[in-house]
Amino acid sequence: MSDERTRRRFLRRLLAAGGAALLGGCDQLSTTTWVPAALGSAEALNRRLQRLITPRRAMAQEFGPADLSPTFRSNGTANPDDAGYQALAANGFADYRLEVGGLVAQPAAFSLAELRALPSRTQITRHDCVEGWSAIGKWTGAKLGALLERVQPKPEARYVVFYCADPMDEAGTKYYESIDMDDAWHPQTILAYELNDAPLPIANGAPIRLRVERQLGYKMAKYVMRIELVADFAAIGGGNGGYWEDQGYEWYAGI
Ligand SMILES: Nc1nc2c(c(=O)[nH]1)N[C@H]1C(S)=C(S)[C@@H](COP(=O)(O)O)O[C@H]1N2
Ligand SMILES: [Mo]
Repeated sequence: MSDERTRRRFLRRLLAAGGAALLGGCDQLSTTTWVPAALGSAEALNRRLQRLITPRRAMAQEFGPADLSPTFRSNGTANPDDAGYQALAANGFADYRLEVGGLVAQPAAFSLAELRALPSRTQITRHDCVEGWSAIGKWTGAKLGALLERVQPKPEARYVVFYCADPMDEAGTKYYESIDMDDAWHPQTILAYELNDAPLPIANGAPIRLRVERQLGYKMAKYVMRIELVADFAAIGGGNGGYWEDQGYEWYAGI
């Protein structure tokens, strides 16, 4: 056999073996239940590939104090145009209550003091916005997992939905977002109340904003007023799991 034929046969075998290994991985993953039927097949494939490459429980990169951006810019809403929110802000958020309900055994409402009393985490991470900018900030907040332990999700709960204070259009459609239970229980997923060792500024989502560090910026809901656990989000907003998702962004924004 010529060298060239030997080489081609070797390449074919290598490709066949690699392809089979990849398919094997995808097959295994597709038997799990978390891929929502509503997702387009291309996006579902993206998610499966992402999970092959990076295990869901892997940590996002963390940085040191020397890496902090001089300022952490504000993007999207910088001050919600909402009377209820403005009244809360005028009183230093003393009357703020984070309502948590839906598919939970123990619905509850948390004051800021109660959120600050939950197990917390501080992390210096990089925020990546799809609009093409990044910033490194230091975030402190209650671990979402600790809050979930308090309200006890029912077994049928598959997503956590975050309802925000800020209207996005003339009709008053408010910002909202959702994540799955893998991201909800992830140790770096926090309800942040501090940025760079100071109370979270209004421009960055006061009094509470989500940090879900393995995802793009638009998943990190600011001005969170209410949390709901659901089995699916087809009946919420435009049915795509978030304000920007309803405008065409992907629901799964893993980085
Ligand atoms: N409620 C709410 N959350 C939001 C937004 C928003 O406009 N409203 N913008 C999103 C986008 S696109 C980004 S990049 C980040 C910006 O966060 P920052 O203002 O702290 O920079 O918040 C996200 N969460
Ligand atoms: Mo963004």
